[in-house]
Amino acid sequence: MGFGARRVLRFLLLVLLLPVPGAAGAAALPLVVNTWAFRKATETAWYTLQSGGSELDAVERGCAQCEIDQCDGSVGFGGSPDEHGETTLDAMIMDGDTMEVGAVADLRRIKNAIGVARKVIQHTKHTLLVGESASLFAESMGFPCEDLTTQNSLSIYLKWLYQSCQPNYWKNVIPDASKSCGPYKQAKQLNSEEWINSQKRINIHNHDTIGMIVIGGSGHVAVGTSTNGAVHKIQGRVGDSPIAGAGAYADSTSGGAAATGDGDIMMRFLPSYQAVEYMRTGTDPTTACQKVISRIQKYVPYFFGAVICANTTGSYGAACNKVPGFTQFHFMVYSPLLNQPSEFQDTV
Ligand code: SD4
Repeated sequence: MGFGARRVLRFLLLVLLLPVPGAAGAAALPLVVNTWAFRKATETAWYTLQSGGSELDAVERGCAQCEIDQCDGSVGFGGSPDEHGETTLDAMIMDGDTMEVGAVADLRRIKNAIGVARKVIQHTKHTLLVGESASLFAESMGFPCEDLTTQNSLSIYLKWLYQSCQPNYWKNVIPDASKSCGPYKQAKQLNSEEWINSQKRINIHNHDTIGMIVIGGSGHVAVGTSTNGAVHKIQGRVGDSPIAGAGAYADSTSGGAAATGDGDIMMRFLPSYQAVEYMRTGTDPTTACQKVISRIQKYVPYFFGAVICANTTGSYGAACNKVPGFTQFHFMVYSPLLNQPSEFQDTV
């Protein structure tokens, strides 16, 4: 082959390998896919695999990278203060070979939530530990106990207090939660203005959880999530992220999925489980993601949320509910077909 022909061939190869915005993924293993443009998390997971780590190691380290980086303020310490100003964390990790899950919810004073979730798999016969008891478990496993509050989370909290605790997640209470702070008591009946206000959900874009799918060269699927949940949440609130089938799901006989967005809505539909089941019946990952989003949308037209999906051949895709202010969902991919962590957008 002449030099010119080789150049053309190289150019064609390069074009084929370049990530095309909006394109659903070509198939190759191993594969790392994660929600949002959290590049360092993708890179960490990929290099964990490349250096001989397992799929679960890759998910754990990838998500932990986001906890360290406080990705978008929505993962790790110092974000989403609750109604008392405290940051609490939810995380889970799932092994699609054994179907084991380790999860923590409402975890306090421990930064590495996904690390604690992994310890739940490794050192207990349980699946989900919550609240103060989860923190005690974490300490017994050697995790340092630290204050998760930062200047930033404190100022978000103080600003919210100053705005009469608006917005918040209460409804059907007195005093009227759309105007004042608590403490609240249950109201017997809603007047019409309160009813209208109770229908308005906090729809600000404050959810950017990391959800990650890792599929090894042999098709071993692992998934994980880590988040500090919803800003101004009521104490004790747990979202979708630590719930198997809601925040993420893995099954090495089908694929993996992970969700991001308004967990209070999304967890009612188990979207990650549903997407994996769609893929089991041969639905391609992009369509599987789209189908679960449409299903939620029928009941809650303006919910904020997105799902990533990948099957065991290494195909991947994503979908989001397009609402004003959120019309394109970005996610990261690394596979042998890409020479670096690459950002994609969901296709319509
Ligand atoms: C939750 N789903 O706690 C999580 C938050 C999140 O992107 O962003 N997800 O509701």
